[in-house]
Amino acid sequence: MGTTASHDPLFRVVNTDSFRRGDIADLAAGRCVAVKVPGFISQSECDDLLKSLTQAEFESYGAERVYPQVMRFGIAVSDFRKANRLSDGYWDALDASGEIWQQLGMAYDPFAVCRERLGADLPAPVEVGTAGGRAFNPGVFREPNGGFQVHFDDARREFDGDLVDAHLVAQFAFNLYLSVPSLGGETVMWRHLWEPADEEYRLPNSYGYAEDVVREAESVETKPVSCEVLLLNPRYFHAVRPSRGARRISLGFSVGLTDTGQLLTWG
Ligand SMILES: O=C(O)CCC(=O)C(=O)O
Ligand SMILES: [Fe+2]
Repeated sequence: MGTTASHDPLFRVVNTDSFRRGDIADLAAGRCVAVKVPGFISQSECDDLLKSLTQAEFESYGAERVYPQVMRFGIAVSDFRKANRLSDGYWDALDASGEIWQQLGMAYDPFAVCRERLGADLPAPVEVGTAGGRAFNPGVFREPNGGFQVHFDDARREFDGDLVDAHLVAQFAFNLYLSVPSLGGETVMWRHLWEPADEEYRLPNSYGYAEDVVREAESVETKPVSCEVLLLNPRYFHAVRPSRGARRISLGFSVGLTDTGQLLTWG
């Protein structure tokens, strides 16, 4: 008896030259696990962004919760979660910081450009989400040169009630790669959704899980390319492999699909 090849044809990364309404629907409906758009921004737009960023001082995420260390510029909800609620510290930090792109001396708002291109074929514009009427941070820049542990992102489980002022029916993670390493840095996604027994694999005081958590699940792997966007379903376990050779810098934000078909973002 031979082994049966087990491959789920719907567990795949779709390549497209721009985000179409159907791509977003397919991602939400589970007809793919990620949508990849090469050349989402031009090389000169990418160079401009990187030029501003090289003058920026990246901060580190909480060193215990996020290990290996990930450098980050900008405020993210994951750092302000207390007992499954978003702490006031998030809003205080946001008020104190101002617009991230202005802090970096950028001539334009790259998050606004990303929202506009992401939503170009959608019936409603992509907007920054709000909580109690206050707008979230539009996104962050991240540099996980040492990788991200196996983890998932799911506001339904990380926060009680609705994080944003809307009913979300799906969640995506938007990643625009700006600088990519020559070695490693792959994003890996496993066809495994969190289940209660997975908590046995959680690394102490960490956002991450031991890799055995994904057991025999099939996986897809994609290597980041600069100027490219990877929009993925972060409810599947995923990881970023450590990299070498150059900095792995991306612009990122979370995206929620509402019950009215609109996309809302938060950082
Ligand atoms: O940098 C990446 O490729 C993925 C990062 C990640 O964990 C996410 O977008 O949720
Ligand atoms: Fe993630």
